[in-house]
Amino acid sequence: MQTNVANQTSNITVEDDRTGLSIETLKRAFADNLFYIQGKLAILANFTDYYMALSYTTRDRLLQRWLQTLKVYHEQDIKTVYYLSAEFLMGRHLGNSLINLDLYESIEQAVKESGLDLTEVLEQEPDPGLGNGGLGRLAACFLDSLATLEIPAMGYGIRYEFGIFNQSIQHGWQVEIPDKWLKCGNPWEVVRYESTVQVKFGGHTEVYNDDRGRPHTRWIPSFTVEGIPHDTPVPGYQTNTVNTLRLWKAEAGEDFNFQAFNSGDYDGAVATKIKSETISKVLYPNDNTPQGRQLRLEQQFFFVSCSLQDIIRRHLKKYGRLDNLADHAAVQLNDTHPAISIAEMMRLLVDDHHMFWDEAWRITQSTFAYTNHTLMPEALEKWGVPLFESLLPRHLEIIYEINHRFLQDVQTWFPDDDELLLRLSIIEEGGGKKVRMANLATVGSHAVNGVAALHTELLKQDVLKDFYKLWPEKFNNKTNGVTPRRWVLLANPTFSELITEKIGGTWLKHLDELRKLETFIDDKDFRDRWRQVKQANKQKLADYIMAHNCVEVDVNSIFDIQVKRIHEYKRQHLDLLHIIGLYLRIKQNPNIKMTPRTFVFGGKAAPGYFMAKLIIKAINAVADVVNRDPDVHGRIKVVFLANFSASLGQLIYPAADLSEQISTAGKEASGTGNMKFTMNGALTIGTLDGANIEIREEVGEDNFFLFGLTAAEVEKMKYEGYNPRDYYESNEELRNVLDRLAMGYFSPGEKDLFKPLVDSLLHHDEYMLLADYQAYSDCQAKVSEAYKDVEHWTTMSILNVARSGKFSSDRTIKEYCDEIWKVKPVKVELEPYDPARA
Ligand code: NBX
Repeated sequence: MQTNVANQTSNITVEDDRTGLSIETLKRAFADNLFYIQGKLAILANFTDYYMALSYTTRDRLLQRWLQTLKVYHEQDIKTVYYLSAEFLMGRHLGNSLINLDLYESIEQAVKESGLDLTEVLEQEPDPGLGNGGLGRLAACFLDSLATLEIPAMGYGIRYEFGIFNQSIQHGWQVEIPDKWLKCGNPWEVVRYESTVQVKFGGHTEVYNDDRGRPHTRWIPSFTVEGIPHDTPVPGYQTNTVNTLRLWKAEAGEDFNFQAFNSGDYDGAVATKIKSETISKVLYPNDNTPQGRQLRLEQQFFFVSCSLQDIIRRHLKKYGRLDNLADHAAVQLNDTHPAISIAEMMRLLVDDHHMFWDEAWRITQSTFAYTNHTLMPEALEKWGVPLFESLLPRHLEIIYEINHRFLQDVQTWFPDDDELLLRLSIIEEGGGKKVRMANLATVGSHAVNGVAALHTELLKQDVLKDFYKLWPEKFNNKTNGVTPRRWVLLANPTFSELITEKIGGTWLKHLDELRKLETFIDDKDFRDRWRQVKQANKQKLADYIMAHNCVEVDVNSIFDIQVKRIHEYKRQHLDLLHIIGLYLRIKQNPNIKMTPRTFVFGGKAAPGYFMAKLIIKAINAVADVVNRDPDVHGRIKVVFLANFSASLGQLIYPAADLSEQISTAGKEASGTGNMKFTMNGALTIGTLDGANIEIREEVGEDNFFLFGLTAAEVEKMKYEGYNPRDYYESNEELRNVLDRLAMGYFSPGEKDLFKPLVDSLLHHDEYMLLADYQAYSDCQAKVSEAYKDVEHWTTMSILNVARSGKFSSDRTIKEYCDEIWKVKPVKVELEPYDPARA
């Protein structure tokens, strides 16, 4: 007799307590989880135990929605978005889940009645840092918006055992410490062993004939790795939809273990295990610069192959055919890290599923779309052909075939243009052949987008201009956004309460409604409270600074903040030159009047990026001198906050008066921190770069502090021969600032410490700091002046928030859905849980 487990019924019932929402039930569930799951008596429990018990309590309440979402997606004819990304910077889960489930207040009460403080419990959660910066955080905001908009979607990535390193500052220098985020267990993931997939590497290919004499290619790998899916629920805000983030962990294939073990080769067995597990061991800590290491390519192929096999397996199970794949799947490539997808999809369709090339290519092109996140030429990924050949021999053959067919087409469209062919080719010739991943992604996708209007224009005119000539219709802009749930409601609860009191709570799903705040612009009580909220947030940050940096800061000073990865193009050192300039003015004239300021910096440097690490050291060195100097007292303070992260961001953005967005025009693709500051009532000092341009357009030029060269001016100056020394010679303050730095004024005992920084500015100044110094300094003087007029500053702050609606990631995601993915929302209705029917 055939047994069908799915058709068996059981009389297991789920206790109401497991999902009930009353305070009493929540308290009981919390206590039960502490006892039964965490295995602790309350009197012996520590805060980690409380955090774990509370997370399970919350997860239980997510599960009903999650499983129902999976059921609806399984039963209905839908199109799903798959977001492929090597990085997901999700931020802490517990607070966000409570917000999105509308459980925050009840849990807060239940925890309070249990004798604990919720915020303290929330602080226990390790911040899952599975990303470097903007690109990974954008992926997380997108998942939040997709679930909130009820779009069937899944994130696919890598479950790194070690995320971005923890940064500590020792003697002013960055020191990297491994991030053991999994050491106490991860209550948010469910391991789905049954969906394990095999990933091949190395070896060779061979041609064979099938039963009907048709030739095919097969890939005989030299080793195989298993991908184990670890699923995390992604709840939408005030909806039943809970989507899935599926992260792959690499493990040794069982065959290999056994083969080695059985032959008594224990060292060999262990070596295989280690080699396999190394693939998902650690996140590469480079932002905006690729690292051409074999392991990095292994990581990329590993998660791509796992994800595409998973998509195809599920599609086949549901539809039994693959010709309609593109009708049900839209796959987005988050930069070129997953671009090997194009070749892997072709391999799966042609080799494994015996599809004809042309049909496979049609499906591939209509399934994939590619987002570019950076114009920095050094960030464009290229892999040496020999490495490719040894690791992915079949993919190299497929890429050559794609390239051959593509270049043939180009030749018919533009005959006799060999230079064009060389530029468009997926293979870079000369100086060692390389595979250009951006070219592969562009050729294999039906849509290519930049992440802010200027960035998309520059893509079309510069980095991808030849492709734009071929396929203008492929190119489109999708200006970035951020989720107001994490970045306003969770990060800034008192501010959110004030807004909701005035305009109702629907702004959290329709951020344009913030415009209604403009009707309260003259309401004195509202304005007073607006300032009180900012002041309280500044006090919280001041307390944190005291606790972590032992520096006392004045909450009445301008909180002038730059937090983001440390990179020369982002110009943290321009901010620093200005600070030194102010300091020298005070030293020259100790009675000078100055609007008090607190300069706050935060951000990590890639461990191998010497100049970025030197910038961190320089900020700390200047801080040491300035903060101790009695002449300066009450005027400026400088603080570098160690280990900037999503969770630290939630403390920082709400406390800012001034947001520093001062990249060299044309270099910052979009920026998203700029949006978080704006939504929390900070004003921006910024260049015409990335999304700054659109922020200024929205909030109005009178409410934005603009300075500096435009992207076109930067290009023109470089073209005409830029000489930074001219600025040094002609600007006395700038000269003094650079001289002091170069002379060792801020590095006693190490005279030449900052010489490399100064030399690079005087001799090359790739990012035009000297050209922009005076404009920046003048603009900062305007900021200081403006801050003195409290009422006017308040008006500007309110207008910035009221007009920030465009920068919700909900708006961005709607555009992707309508214009690229062609997907529609799917309603998830909850049914009372009945295990007998499940
Ligand atoms: O992507 C960032 C850009 O720098 C930001 O301007 C933008 O707002 C954000 C989201 O679109 N890029 C980024 O975080 N990383 C990379 O671009 C990157 C490139 C290559 C690499 C690692 C990271 N190997």
